[in-house]
Amino acid sequence: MTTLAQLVDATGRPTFVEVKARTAAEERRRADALPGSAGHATEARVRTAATPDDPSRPLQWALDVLRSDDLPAVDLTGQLIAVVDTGVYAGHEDFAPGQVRCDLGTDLVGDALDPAGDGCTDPEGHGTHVAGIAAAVTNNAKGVASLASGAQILPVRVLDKDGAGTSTAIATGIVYAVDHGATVINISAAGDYSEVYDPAVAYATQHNVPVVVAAGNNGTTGNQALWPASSPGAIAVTAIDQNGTVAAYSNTSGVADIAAPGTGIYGLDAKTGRYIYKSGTSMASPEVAASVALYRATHPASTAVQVRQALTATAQDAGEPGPDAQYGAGIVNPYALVSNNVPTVTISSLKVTKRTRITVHAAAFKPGTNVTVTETYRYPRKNIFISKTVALGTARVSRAGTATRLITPVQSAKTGTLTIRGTAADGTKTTITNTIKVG
Ligand SMILES: [Ca+2]
Ligand SMILES: [Ca+2]
Repeated sequence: MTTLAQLVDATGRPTFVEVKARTAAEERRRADALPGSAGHATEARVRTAATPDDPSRPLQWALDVLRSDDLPAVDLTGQLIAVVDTGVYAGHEDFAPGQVRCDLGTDLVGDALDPAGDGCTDPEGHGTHVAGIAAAVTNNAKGVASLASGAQILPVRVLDKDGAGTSTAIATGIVYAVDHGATVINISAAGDYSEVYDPAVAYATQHNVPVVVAAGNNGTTGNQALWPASSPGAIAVTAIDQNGTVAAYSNTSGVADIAAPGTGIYGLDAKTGRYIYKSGTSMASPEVAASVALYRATHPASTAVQVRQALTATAQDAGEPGPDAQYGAGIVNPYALVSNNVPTVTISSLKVTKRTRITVHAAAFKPGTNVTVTETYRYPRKNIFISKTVALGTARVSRAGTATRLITPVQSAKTGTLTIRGTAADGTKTTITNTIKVG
């Protein structure tokens, strides 16, 4: 908080001078005591009051939830969002010329509907809608606004004119996107398990390219875990509706990492060149991919693990307290991702054996308080997911903000999530999760 003295000269002309002291009260006293002082003032933040001029912005309830109009200007020119989908119609009026990188894109369907083979045709329309949700041009007096306007799109066509495709095309598409410079990958598709997904997602994660995946729309039809959302390392996204409730269609099998708006999303229509409403976890996923692009643009050195941590640490908790199967960590919060100092935690070892002492370096937690440590294991077994949460006790946060705890992980699982909950330095409840491997 900056204190100002308001000084008025003999002609009545006001000037404002910053006053610094050890306390705010002392600053105010000094400001009042300066010669010519008409009193003190406290500085307030201000920003342009313009809302974007995109005519359909009022229809985009999702952007209200995500506070897109409040986001600071972020330079997204270095961000390349891979849309592994039905292709992207690059000629839509709400993409900037060259924004959809047809020069880098590809077609992995091979059905002769993309003769140029560059992914820049979209007979189904799904991929164009998804790409527009992430990065349609904001403030161009056309159509809609988006979270990551200014980011580039890498079109990777893996699904045909009916929106159908194979696990092999998707896995190959993930690898292609990594090899062609994607900074984040969005996959708004879901299906049964295949062995091809895990190595492809692992390849992306190792190259620090987060893979954001729709959790799937089978919430009312079996609700079994779907892939690639269930692959370790994938960021699985469930969908909420305008009431902030997880949609009935949204998969809630326990794979969810985070939630985002997905019902009644107004966006680009490849078939007419105009605009259309669509619903699904497909529409929620690109909101998270766009949030990742914003985070990566403002935190260029961040690793894929840190991106996941930042997403879950800033998510707005919803539903039952703490992480849950409906919302994962909560509703994605791009505003907090780019405007707050995201709490981070590093754990001494992410690969733990039978009995391991972990050290939690959590500057975000308040010294002297206790943090609780729990461990959640999900094990994928074909289409069944087994999830188990174990309390591992508490640890006291030292003056340096470090907590140490001996943990005994569940031996039957290969991967899990370690969750640390505590009170942040500013008094708010903070939850940080980290993926661990047992071996
Ligand atoms: Ca627009
Ligand atoms: Ca919750």
